Amino acid sequence: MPRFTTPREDAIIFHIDMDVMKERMSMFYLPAQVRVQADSATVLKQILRRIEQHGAERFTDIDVLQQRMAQHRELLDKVAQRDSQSISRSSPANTIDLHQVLTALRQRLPENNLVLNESISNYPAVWMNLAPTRPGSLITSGGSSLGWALGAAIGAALAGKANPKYAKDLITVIVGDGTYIFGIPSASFWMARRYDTAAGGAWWKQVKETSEAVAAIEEGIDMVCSQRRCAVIEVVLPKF
Ligand SMILES: Cc1ncc(C[n+]2csc(CCOP(=O)(O)OP(=O)(O)O)c2C)c(N)n1
Repeated sequence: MPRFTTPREDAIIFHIDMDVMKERMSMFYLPAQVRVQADSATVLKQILRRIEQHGAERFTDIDVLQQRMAQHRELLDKVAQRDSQSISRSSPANTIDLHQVLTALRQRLPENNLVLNESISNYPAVWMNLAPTRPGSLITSGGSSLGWALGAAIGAALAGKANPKYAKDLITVIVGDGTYIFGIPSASFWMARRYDTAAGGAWWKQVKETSEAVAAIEEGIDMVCSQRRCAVIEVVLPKF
């Protein structure tokens, strides 16, 4: 994603992808010198084989490696430091910090929970701050067509009803405003009630400050866990 990772000016870009042209998606473009439509796993194995055949030298620039490791350690320390703070209802006023909001959510999730992540530009922030340790506890659609998460949450709840092995104490969806709309909220909340995965109308709150978001997360979790209602928290982030 160019917003997060900008290649070097002199980089030569090979774009290898199952669906390289994204024919059904408008406005998709990755600048590249070579575009190859292929199975990525197969191509990676082929590239590796070729590198080995050519006896390419190992990457030995220790300074660069150490610099990367230090940057990575710094990032992990930042996340750990945030996680060690108790992010509460009295957290900083007048501002909203997405990292703090996600950390507050992580600190309040019940043990047996599932997170469906369709947050697009904020994928890295969600992965970094929720830092799941249980396999299968944070999933994405893996596909390019948006609008998956709301319906997927109902499917996950139905799976839990059909088989207690899959039952969760809380299912959380994290979406952008675009992916929320693509999920057709009115139809999704109707479906949730129709198939008895939720009761009553959906509860909603808009928040613009970290402290408000923390209070809303606590209220929303209670709304879902004790009243079985769907709860929507609209977190208004600064424009990016
Ligand atoms: C069904 C579908 N339509 C259009 C797109 C193209 N698309 C990719 S990201 C995106 C915007 C998503 O918006 P939002 O969920 O608010 O994420 P953010 O802008 O925060 O990255 C769109 C329209 C798509 N992937 N799938």
